[in-house]
Amino acid sequence: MTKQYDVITLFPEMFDAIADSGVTRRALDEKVWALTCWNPRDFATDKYRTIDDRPFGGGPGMVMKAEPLNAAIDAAIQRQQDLQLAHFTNKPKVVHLTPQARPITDAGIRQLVEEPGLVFLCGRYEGIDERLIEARVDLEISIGDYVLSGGELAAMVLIDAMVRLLPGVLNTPESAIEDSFSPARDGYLDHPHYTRPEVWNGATVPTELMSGNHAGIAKWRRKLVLERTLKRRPDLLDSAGLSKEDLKLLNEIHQKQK
Ligand code: 9D3
Repeated sequence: MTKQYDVITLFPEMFDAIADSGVTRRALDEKVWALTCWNPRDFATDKYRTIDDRPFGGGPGMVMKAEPLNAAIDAAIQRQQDLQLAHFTNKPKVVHLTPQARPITDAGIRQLVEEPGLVFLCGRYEGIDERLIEARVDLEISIGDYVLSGGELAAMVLIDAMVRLLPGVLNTPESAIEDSFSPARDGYLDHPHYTRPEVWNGATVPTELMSGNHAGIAKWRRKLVLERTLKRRPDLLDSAGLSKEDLKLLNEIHQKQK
């Protein structure tokens, strides 16, 4: 079934980035997923279509008003339920993108993509009236501990990460299975990749990859997966269950360092 992603945003044009390019665009064309943006400004009822106001208690900046966001969320949920009428009529979860949440992980993306549809709420300015968040938000997600200008890029990051996991989206399904962080690689990093020419800028390709010996190539790659993870992200190695073969390879890596 087509995944339905609705986004509440003051900047719907930003989503052209995932709608108009790359695998996300192709998957949209193939109706693997659908995107609908809702601008809270279109739900503001006053003459000036006001979507923000000054914070109670004073302080810098502006706060997004509850009511236009509330009406936009209602419209998005109503439309998702209309679309799903023939199937099951569960309410989609409302996801608030905020730096004040636990950063999403690969496991989190894989949980999120199981939902038939989601409504993403993107904040701008200082944030959103807390009462709207309490009343309407099911889930809060950050994409990492750094500061963006708004929730839009974060919503696109989540959508991109989810869509590429959907059946038929990637040319080679193996590349999603074997990606860095994927459970199939025990959460390790990927090995390095090489293509033609055989010598570039004076640099050759590791001889193991030119041997045609598939078992040898697999062993070399596994060793580089472990070496890379050990060097770059030792935190990922700790949490993975190491097999006897992996321990042997790690031993070889250890010998080499001396
Ligand atoms: C200037 C307001 N800041 C006071 C500490 C808080 C703040 C609110 C909203 C800072 C940035 C933002 C905009 N960011 C997001 O909406 C956001 C985000 C992020 O900034 N980093 C990582 N993940 C996310 S998800 C949404």
